[in-house]
Formats: sequence, C-alpha cells, structure tokens
Amino acid sequence: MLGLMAGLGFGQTSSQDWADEVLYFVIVDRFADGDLSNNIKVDLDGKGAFHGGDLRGLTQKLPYLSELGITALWITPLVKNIDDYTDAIGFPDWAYHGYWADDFTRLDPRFGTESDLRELIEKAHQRGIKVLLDVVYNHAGYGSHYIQDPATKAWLRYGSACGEDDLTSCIAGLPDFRTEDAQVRDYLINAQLHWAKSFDLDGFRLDTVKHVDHPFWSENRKRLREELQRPFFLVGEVWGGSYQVCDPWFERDEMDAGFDFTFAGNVISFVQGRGRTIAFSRYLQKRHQIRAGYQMAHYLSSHDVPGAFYQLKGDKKRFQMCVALQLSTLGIPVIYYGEEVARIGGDWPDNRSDMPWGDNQTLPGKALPQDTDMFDFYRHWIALRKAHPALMVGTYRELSTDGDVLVFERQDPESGERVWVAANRSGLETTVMVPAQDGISALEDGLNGDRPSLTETGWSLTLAPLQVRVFVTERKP
Ligand SMILES: [Ca+2]
Ligand SMILES: [Ca+2]
Repeated sequence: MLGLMAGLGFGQTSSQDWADEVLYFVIVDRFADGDLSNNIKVDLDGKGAFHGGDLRGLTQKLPYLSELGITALWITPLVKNIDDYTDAIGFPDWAYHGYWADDFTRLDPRFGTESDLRELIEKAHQRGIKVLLDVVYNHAGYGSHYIQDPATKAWLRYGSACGEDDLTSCIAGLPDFRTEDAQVRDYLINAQLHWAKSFDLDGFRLDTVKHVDHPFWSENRKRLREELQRPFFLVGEVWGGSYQVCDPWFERDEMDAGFDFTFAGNVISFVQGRGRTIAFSRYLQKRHQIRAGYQMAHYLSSHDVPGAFYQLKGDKKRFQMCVALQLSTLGIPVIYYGEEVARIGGDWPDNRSDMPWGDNQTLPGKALPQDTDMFDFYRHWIALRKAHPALMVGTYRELSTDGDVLVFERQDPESGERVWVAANRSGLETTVMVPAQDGISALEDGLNGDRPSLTETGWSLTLAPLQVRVFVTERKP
C-alpha cells in the first residue's frame, strides 16, 4: 500500500480505499456503558447529561456491528472535555458529545483510557472495521482551561473579540481558536497528530471545516502525510455540504471526503411523493459529477439534524425506501447509531438519545426496544451493496421515471457489471416496462432470486407498494 501511494502520488489512493466502506457513527456516551467505574455525574434522566457510554462498551458491541455489516466506525471526540454544564437552553447541557474540549492532550476519563482505545482499534481491525476519530480544531469548550491559562488565553477569540464571519465567529458562543496564528496552528495539529501517531487510527472526521482557514487545512494534511507515512482518511463536515460546496477543499486536497447534507432531504421528499420522479433521478445523476478521487458521505440522520425516521413520523416502509436508496447510491453511506433498530430520535437533543439494546441489559439504553426486522433489512441491503461494487462506485444511467417508479442502472467501470435499482414510491403495486437493453439477457432480484420476464415491449418489473428492488443482470451467453 505504501509503495503504491508513493508511485501514484498522494491524493490518488486514500479516497478510493474508502469507496466500499459503510460508516457507522456513534456518540460514545450514548452507545454502551462497559465500565461503570468511569461514570462521573451520570444522570440517565438528563437529556443533556452524561449517560456513561464508553470505549469499553463500544468494544463489547463490535460483534453486533460486524453482524450488521458495517466496515468503519466514526466515534465522537475523546479528548478531555469541560467538567461544567451550561443551562442557557433551559436544562443542564454537558459535554457528553465530546465537542467541548478542555485539553486536547489527554483522553477524557469518562470515555476510557488509552489502553481502552488501543483495544477498541485492535479488535475493530481484527474484524475488518476501520476507526475514524472525530477531531475539533475550531474551538474549545465553554470556560476551558485554554482561556483561563495566561499562556494560552490569547490563542482564542471570545466575548467581544468574536468576529462576524465564518472563520472568526464564536459558534454557539464557544471560544474560537486563532487558527491563522502559526503557534496556535502548530499546537492544535501537534495535539491531534499525537493521537494519530500513538494509535492505529484510520483517519479523522474533521469538525466545523468551514470555520477554519484553508492554509490550516493544507498544513494539517501535509503534516499528517509527512509524519504518518500511512493512508489516513479525512472526511470533513462542511455545513450544508454537497459535492459542489466541498469542492474548494477537494481542489486543494485538504480532505478526501465531505458529508453530503443534500441527500437526506432529497430522498425523504422523493419517498413522500413530493417533486417529480425525474427530478430525484437527475439529482442522483448529478452527484456523479464530484471531482475524481473524492467522495461524499451521505446520511439519513445525524446528531445535528432530526433524523429521517422521525421526519417520516415513524413510517417504516418509507424509511426503508430511504435506506435502500442510500445503500444503492454513490458515496459512503453513514448509519447513525440506532437507526438500524428504528431508534426514532427527534429534534435536538432527542436525536442523541440512548442506543436501544432491547432486553440485553446493556446500559444506558437497556430498556429501549430494538426493531430486529429493521436490523435485518439493513443487514441485507448492506450485504447487497458489498456484493455488487456497481452499487458503490458504478456510473448512473436513468432507465425509467414513469409516474412514481424510478429505475436506474449502475455499472461498475472496472468489471462492467450492470445492476438495476427500481423504486416504487406509490402506495399501490405497480408494474413498469423497461425497454430491452443491449447485452442483458436475464435479470435476477438480488434479494429473493425472482426473475422478471422479457416481453415484446421490454422487461416487466413489478414492485410492491413502497418497495425498492435491485436486479442483477446477466449477459447473453
Ligand atoms: Ca462508563
Ligand atoms: Ca474559527
């Protein structure tokens, strides 16, 4: 791998390596509590309180994640966070999410020890699961030691020093690092490089990307490459990001991928019958115009937005359509913890509720039910995606946009494999005719093995109400 990277030049391979990943995003505190001894001021009834989840709990749940089929984990920041809460929003809100750092040079004991982190990464790798650590360069937590310490307080903008633009404003009133200052920049990059060097992490998820200047991101990339000498993936949160919005960071090769803020809204509208079928098809097609070698990570829910299942008011069939389309679309699908067992979520802070563990006694979500049928649905679609690279990286070709049925073809540029995806958003069983295509002699449903027939007018595809099907094609013998 290293030799290949040297030969191709940087920026050519690390992103491609992630084209076949399925990423699972965990808020460590809300997932699984594997060590009661590190629980400090845990309050399971407090929506903004620590709930006790930690690295050891996450490690214990790796078999569950393997069964689901995910191939990479994104975990919330682990560095020491502030010990106080804010009640500006009407209830005590603590740093359980990890985004309010107090000290970038050590781990927060509430999430675990360095040996816990080492064990998580080692055991994840044994299962073929990569680990991305979330890092924040833009700001520190409220009242953090960085603004108390005379040696560092000039490093930040806070109070009346906060600016008005993206780079210098204090997001949610958080002290903003002067990342344009070389001393501050070097401190922050050194601190995060330490974690990348000391642990076998596979990359970083970069927080608040558009609030930090481009020279900082270029330096970050350069230092990581020079000092790690191994593939190290960077996926960045550019708020509101699409492939176009993220392109300035791709153009400068400051990150490999960005989060796609456009997918969820578009797919939810489509399954709700809003907008024309062809509009959704053209949206999907356009996503393929992304700069070569870079990727978008598309999600249905996150810690910052109300999730798709909640927006669809718990409509399971329509949510499953979103899932099936997410898993048959270009990019890196991101599953937000618990979606796969129908955690309903809600508006903030309910979108950060505990992972439901059914009746298996895992804290903090031990009493919350799991929808195992939803889990199986995810498992099958993830397996289908992994079995057919066309679904991950294939080109897009529209086959039918009649009425409420969308049919498109994905073709793997490497193997030539062609796979069809058909989605019926109507509440009625619908049959659509797709004209015969050169080079295709038979179709087979990738999940149940059904083989549609070729009539004089074309392929007759019948879809149940609110169903998505994938057809694997066969060539003429
Ligand atoms: Ca704990
Ligand atoms: Ca900033």
